[in-house]
Amino acid sequence: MSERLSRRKLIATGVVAAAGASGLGIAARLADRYGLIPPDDGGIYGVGETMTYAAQRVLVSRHALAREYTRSDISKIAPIKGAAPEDETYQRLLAGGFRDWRLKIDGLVARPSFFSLAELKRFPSESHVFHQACEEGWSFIAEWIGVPLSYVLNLVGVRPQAKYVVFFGFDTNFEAADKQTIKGKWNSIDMADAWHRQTLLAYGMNGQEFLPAGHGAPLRVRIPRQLGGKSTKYLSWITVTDTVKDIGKGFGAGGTERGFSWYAGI
Ligand SMILES: Nc1nc2c(c(=O)[nH]1)N[C@H]1C(S)=C(S)[C@@H](COP(=O)(O)O)O[C@H]1N2
Ligand SMILES: [Mo]
Repeated sequence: MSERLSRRKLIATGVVAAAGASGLGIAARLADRYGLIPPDDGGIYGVGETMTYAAQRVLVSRHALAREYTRSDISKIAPIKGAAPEDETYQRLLAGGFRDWRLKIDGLVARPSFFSLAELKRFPSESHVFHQACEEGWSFIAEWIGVPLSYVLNLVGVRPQAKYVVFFGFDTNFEAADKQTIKGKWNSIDMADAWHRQTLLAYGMNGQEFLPAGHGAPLRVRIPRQLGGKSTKYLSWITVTDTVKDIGKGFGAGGTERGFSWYAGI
């Protein structure tokens, strides 16, 4: 066992023992000390959320891989959750094959950038066959084609203070002048998920080099170690930050404001 791992296990033992022996308050303080408090702590689920997130992050290696399937496992039907945005800008971009679309990446990065779809497709591509489960109880297996998020993060140069990567799609009012009024399906992940080698910016699916609109065209993120809800579709803007407290209600995701858990690890 590496020293790092044994140290992580020790912290975990501390967090879990504190939870059992002396009440959850001490466990939460320990988790806080090691940066293991999720943004929705004290929200609807409170201490329970912190325990789940802290235990996962300490006990499971940040490099642990999600299961990959083969092409013969791909589901005949890939259900679509919701419809593509009716937003006028989105519809115009869709009609134009997303030639005028750009992905904005900013925040705690050395080189804030805009990427076209053609540029993203010139980066090293990968294809992964993953199981995607919605928190509402349905799931499917599909192949996703795209560029690893880590590749793009390296290009823009993530600053060391970064703690979260936040995703905004066209069904978010991402141009809101005041970040606190942002609403919709925005979401965020911590740096362990952001750098994870299976986390993909997907522009294609099931052998096709474009995403069907409803599955998130032109670009969606696929986070295979979290439930489907974290995999934001119709991306427009990605920002790197050290806090999500100033976005929306400050719980790290639009869905979290509606009662879903921020951390949806599987
Ligand atoms: N922008 C955006 N991203 C989204 C959603 C959404 O409504 N809007 N739904 C989420 C949910 S709850 C799930 S389960 C998956 C569904 O992905 P699919 O429609 O490709 O099956 O997308 C997630 N990403
Ligand atoms: Mo979902």
